[in-house]
Amino acid sequence: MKHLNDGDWHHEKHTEGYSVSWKINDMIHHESTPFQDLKILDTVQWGKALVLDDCVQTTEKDEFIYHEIISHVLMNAHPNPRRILVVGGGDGGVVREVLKYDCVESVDMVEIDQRVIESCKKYLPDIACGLADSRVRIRIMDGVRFVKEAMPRSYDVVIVDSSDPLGPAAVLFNEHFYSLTSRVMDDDGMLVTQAESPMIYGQVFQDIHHNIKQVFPEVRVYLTAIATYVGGLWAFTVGSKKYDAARIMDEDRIPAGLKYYNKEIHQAIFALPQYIKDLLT
Ligand code: AG3
Repeated sequence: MKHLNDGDWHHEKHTEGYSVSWKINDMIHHESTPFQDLKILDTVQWGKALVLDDCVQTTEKDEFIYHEIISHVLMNAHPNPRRILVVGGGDGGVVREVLKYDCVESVDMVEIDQRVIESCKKYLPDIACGLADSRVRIRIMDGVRFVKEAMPRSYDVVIVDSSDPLGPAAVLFNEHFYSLTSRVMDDDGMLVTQAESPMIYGQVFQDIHHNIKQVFPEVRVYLTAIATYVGGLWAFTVGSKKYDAARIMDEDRIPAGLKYYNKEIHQAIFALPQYIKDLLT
């Protein structure tokens, strides 16, 4: 453990002209995994944070927003989400959320970096807590190889919880990956991916939409303010074979005790500001 002096800051650079700074109490853990630089920082404002290649992935204080919104929208838009695939998501936050549904029979999580899983189990146990559930199977491998080899039509809902499209996650944003994933989804399957900030990473956001549209008949975008990502709106893009993600199938299915997601939020987040609509036409 490296003890940092008061006044130490973690700087997260987003563009040549914009960065976000985090005052930190302590660097709890730091290692270089075979895939990326991994830190667990104890931050003054947001509690403990998982940081990959210097980019904050999740924090104790606001992780519920991202993990609920990437998980519960499709869990309520699909009529019967029994078989779930999580690509990435090694911290376990998405797994924890989808396990809140009794209809879920199996959750496969494919994560390339075992060290992310192990570090989160050790330092962020409230996020990683679902990983020990008997319905969960963890595969440590590249997500592209996994979907190439998986059985056709074996998933109802796929959630791509990746880091930014630099480094090991880059392959999870292209058309090739979406078409391989479509093959492992059932005929009414739905996929959602985190789709970056339309304002700061506009080109990436547009590319994701374009690539998903090449593969899926129904494409939808929804937005949520994630406090610790860039400071503005964060996008999520859905590719669906049949159902409209904006429609809740059965309100009674929504688990009790959530902190962010509810039926009004489900309806509201599909409303897009004009500058974002314009990026998509
Ligand atoms: N996955 C999305 C992280 C994106 C962060 N990017 C950024 N701040 N530029 C988070 C993993 C949480 N399970």
